[in-house]
Amino acid sequence: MTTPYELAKEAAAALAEKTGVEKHDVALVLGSGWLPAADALGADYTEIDTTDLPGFSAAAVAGHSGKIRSIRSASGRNLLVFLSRTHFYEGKGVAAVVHPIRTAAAAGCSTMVLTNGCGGLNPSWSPGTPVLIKDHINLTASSPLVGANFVDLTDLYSARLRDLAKQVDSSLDEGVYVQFTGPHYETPAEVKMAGILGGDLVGMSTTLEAIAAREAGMEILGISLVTNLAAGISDQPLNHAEVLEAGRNAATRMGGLLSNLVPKI
Ligand code: 8IG
Repeated sequence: MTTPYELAKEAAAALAEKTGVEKHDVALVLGSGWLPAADALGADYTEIDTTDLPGFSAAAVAGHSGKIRSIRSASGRNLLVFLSRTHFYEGKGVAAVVHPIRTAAAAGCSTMVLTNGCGGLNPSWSPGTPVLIKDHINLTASSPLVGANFVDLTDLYSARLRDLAKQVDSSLDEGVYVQFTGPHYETPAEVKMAGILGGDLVGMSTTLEAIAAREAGMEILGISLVTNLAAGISDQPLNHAEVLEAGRNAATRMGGLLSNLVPKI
């Protein structure tokens, strides 16, 4: 039977063949609201469909493209940019969720930049505010690791990379990201619980990917784009259109943040 690690190796080999790039350096996963920022990373690129590589399935969410972009950055790095992700709530299993991460590791990437759109608990974070993830709480009751594999998650989100991000934008706040399974948004009571547990951000991705990236030995940066105040923090109902709009409105800032950050990594 093919292990997830072998499948990722096969995907990395297919990636190298289809892009003509033997080794990638920095991987980025662009979450909800981040897609409009992709172009700022560089115009010199090859784009492939995720489904061209072994182990990937098609994108399932509006505003998520099922594409992978291999960008030659101005600073001479080979960037591997996932323009969508597989979410836990799709029910394809945790191995499918972290397959891009393992593929990036097998492709040579030593840095993983995980971005997402999320709800914010801090009322001062208006929609469109980026927040650095300093730690997480994984409420999926799941792990990408199977067996007696006791990976240390102390300093999961690199302090060095967070400092670099703050050099680019000194106004960046930090927060603890809480992953719920979704796809429904939280109840106000669940958001309150997340806050009592020490959370600042609520979302449906990232933590399982970060664990897989750490297992693979990558240095990890997590950036959340607060696209909405979490349920009950404001009296407004939540909807996906608002998420996409916040992304469009924040695109220039997010593009600038990522493109100024990459050369420093
Ligand atoms: I964008 O408020 C986005 N994703 N769980 N809660 C959760 N996920 C989200 C939210 C939110 N906003």
